[in-house]
Amino acid sequence: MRRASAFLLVLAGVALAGCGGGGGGGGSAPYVSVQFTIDWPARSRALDAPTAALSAIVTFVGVGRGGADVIASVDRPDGTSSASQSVTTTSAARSGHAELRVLYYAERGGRGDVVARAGALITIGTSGSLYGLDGSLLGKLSYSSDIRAVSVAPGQQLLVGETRDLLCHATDANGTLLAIAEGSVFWDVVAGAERVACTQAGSATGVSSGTSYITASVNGLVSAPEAVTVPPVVVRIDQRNPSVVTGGSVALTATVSGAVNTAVTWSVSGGGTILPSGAFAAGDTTGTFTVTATSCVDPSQSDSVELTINLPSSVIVYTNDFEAAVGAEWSRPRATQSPSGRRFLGEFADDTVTLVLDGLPRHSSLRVAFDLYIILGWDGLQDDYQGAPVGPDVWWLKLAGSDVLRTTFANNNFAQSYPGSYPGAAYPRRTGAVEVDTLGYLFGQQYPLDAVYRIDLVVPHSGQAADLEFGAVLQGVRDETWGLDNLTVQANP
Ligand SMILES: [Ca+2]
Ligand SMILES: [Ca+2]
Repeated sequence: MRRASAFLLVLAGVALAGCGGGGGGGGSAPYVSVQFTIDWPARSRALDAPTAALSAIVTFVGVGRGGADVIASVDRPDGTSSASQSVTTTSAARSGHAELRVLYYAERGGRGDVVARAGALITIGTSGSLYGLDGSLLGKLSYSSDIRAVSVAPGQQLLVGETRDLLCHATDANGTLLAIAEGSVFWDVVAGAERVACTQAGSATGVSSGTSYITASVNGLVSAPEAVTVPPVVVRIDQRNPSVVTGGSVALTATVSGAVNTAVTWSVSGGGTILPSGAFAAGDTTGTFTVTATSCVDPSQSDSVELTINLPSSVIVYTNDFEAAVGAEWSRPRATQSPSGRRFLGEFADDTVTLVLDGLPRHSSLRVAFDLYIILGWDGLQDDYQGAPVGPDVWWLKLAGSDVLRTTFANNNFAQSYPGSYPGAAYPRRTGAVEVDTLGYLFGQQYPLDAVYRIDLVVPHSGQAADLEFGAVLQGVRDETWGLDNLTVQANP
C-alpha cells in the first residue's frame, strides 16, 4: 500500500511578533533550545500502522555547536489514549535555516522498526520556535489529511562515496506537513543516474561529481524533479612552497574535499622519494621539483606544488676557547693557562689528543680552524745539535686516522716544514706564525720563545661521526710543548 499514514505532530511555539524566525544560519546566529509539541494519537491494535509508534527521534541536522546534530528522543506517554507532549531540546541549535528529520519507532527509545518519517526544511526562530521557510509558524503534521503535494527538499548534496537518506515532504491542501508511513515514498532518478545512485527507498549515494534529478512519489503523487548535486572532488596540497635541504625530509599533506575517501597518491618529478604518507625524502640533487597529490577516488583530480631542494648551510658543530672546564669529547681534557694569561688545551709534548664528534649534520667537508701554540725550543727539521738528536719536531692532525696536516715547527734557529708538509718543504723558522713571543714562555727563564699559528683547514668528510687526532713526535731534550686554543669545527654542505 502506498497510502500515506501519519501522526498528528503539532510543531508549536510562541508566535514571534513581526518576522517569522531567525536568519540564514550565519556564524553569529544565536543558539537556542528548540521547542515543539508532539501529539500522540490513540493507539490501535493495527500492526504496522503509524499508531504503533512508541517513540520519535527528532533531528535538526548540523545546527548544533560544532556542526553536530541537535537530537530529541521522545517516548510517548504510557497508555493508549492520545496525548500532547511539549518538548524542549536539551542542546542548543543555531537559529536560522535547518533540516528537520523525524523518525517514528515501534519501540521506546528510538528502537525497533521505523514506522513513519517526516522531514522538511524549516527555520528555527531566535526564541526556539519553528517556522516554515515562508516564515509562517510550522503547523500540524497530520496523519488524517489527504496528500496533495510531494516535493523533494531542494539543495541536497552528497559527497562522492557518501550515502544517506534523501529528504522529501508531503503536504495536505492547507500546506500542513504530513508524516509518511515508512515505505510509502518511492524514489526515482530521472536524470544523472551516473552521478547519484538511489534506491527506491531513498537511500542515495554520491558516485561522481555533477547534478542528478530525482523525484519522490507518495500515493501516486509525483514530485517535480529536484536537483541533487555531488560537488567536485578538489585536492589541495597544504604546503604551498615546501623546501628541504639535500638529504633532509619534509612531511607533505593534502586536503581532499567533495569525497568521503580523502586518500591521495603522491608522486614527484625527481630529486627524491615520497612515501604514501606524504613524507618526502630529498636526495643529493638540488633544484625545483614537482610534487603531485592525486585523489584516489577521482584520479582526474590532483594538485601540484613546486618543491625546492637546497644545499644546507654550513653549521658550526663544535667550538671551544677552553676558558671553562673541558668536556669528555676530548681524550685528555686538560687545560692550562699561559704565563700571559690565556687558557688553552694542553700542554702536550710527545703526545696525542683526540676530539670525538658525533651526530653531525649531513655534510661533504669539515672546516677545522684553531690556534696552535708552539711553546719553547722546537727544532723544526733539524736532526741534531752539536751531536745531540733534537728533531725533527713533527706535529700532525689526523681525521679518521688519515693525515690532514703533517709538518714541523721551529722556534730555535732552524728550518721548519710549515706552511708546507713534512717531509719535503723547508721554510725559515716561524714562517706563517700570527704571533711570536706573546704567550709569556721563557727559554732559560730569560728569553721569550713561543709562537702562535692560526691553522684553518677544509677536509673532505661525510658521516655522522668524526675523530680529530692532534699529535706530535718530539725528539731530543724535552723542552718543547704545544697546545690548542679557539678551535672551531664547521660542517659544510
Ligand atoms: Ca683560550
Ligand atoms: Ca726538539
